[in-house]
Amino acid sequence: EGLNVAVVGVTGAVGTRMLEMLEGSPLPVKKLLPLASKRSAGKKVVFGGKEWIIAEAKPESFKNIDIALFSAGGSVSKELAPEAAERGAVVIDNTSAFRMDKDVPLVVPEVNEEALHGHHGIIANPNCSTIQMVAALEPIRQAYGLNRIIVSTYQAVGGAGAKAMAELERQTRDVLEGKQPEAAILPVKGDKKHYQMAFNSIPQIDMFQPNDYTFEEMKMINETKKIMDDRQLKVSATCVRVPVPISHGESVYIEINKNNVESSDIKALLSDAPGIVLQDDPAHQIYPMQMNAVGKKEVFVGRIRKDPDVENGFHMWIVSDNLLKGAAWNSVQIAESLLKLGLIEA
Ligand code: 11C
Repeated sequence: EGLNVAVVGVTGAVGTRMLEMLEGSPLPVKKLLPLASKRSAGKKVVFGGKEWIIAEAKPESFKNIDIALFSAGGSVSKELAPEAAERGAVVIDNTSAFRMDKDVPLVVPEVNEEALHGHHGIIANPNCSTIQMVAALEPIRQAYGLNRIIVSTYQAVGGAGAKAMAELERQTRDVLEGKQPEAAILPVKGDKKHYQMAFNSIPQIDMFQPNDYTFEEMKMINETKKIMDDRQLKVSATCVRVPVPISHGESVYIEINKNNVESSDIKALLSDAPGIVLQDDPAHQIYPMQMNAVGKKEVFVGRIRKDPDVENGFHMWIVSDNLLKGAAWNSVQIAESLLKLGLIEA
């Protein structure tokens, strides 16, 4: 009785939140296997009122594991996720390693839970900025059809990892103290140039692609089409990093397939939608803000209004905690869906 659950990358920003989300979930976790790199092996985590010792993640770690949640970077997933699946674990992978593979479902439960039926041992958790957008747009797509999405993001530094968050903090302090801030990580650790993030916005998230979009922008474009299962859907994205520690904001413009729809209709739909909180009352200055979403599992939507010149065009502002719905919570939610659909047995 119960599930044996491995968490790979358990010491990271997402890994620690995976434990929190698992703890709050009705999933019957019998045994936790916290896994990380050699450096963290031997340290302990507390889960379910007990201490569990972190082990180094290796192929043999996954014997007798029912669910393996991965969030230790793409190269670890590429190496170990197939090993885990081969040993009978169902992998829920939070990296971009397998997202676009044909045999790997890319799942946001509010949108395409049924895609889980097609899994072959590995399920991919989408990119954080994609998840919150599709979760908010799905009820609109179901009601009216969706023809086009143009999104501009205001993404938290936390998406680039804990070291990037520390860099933002350091730079902010240095600027306030009149010192020259140093930039060594942002916008992208692996790229040639680094720029000051404090008191600035940077229109580059991840590496540039041959078409002059960044990889983050291409993820939003390609993942949205896959999750919504619509290759004809027009999607374009501009991804911008802002000096906010946690929670992504997104200005989203959509064109629906129906005329004579009012913003009040869209608000009514979203006020009833699963996982969505409508915060939209301009008269009282109510709208989602990034700092208020931190630590919350929901996706917050506001500023919904009709385009003044386009009959089927609407604008909105979508905010969510990138480490929860954007990562740890969506992964645990996928595990809950697997159990609900009978795709794993407890
Ligand atoms: C960021 N969205 O904000 C990225 C982080 O593909 O899971 C998540 C990367 C991913 O930098």
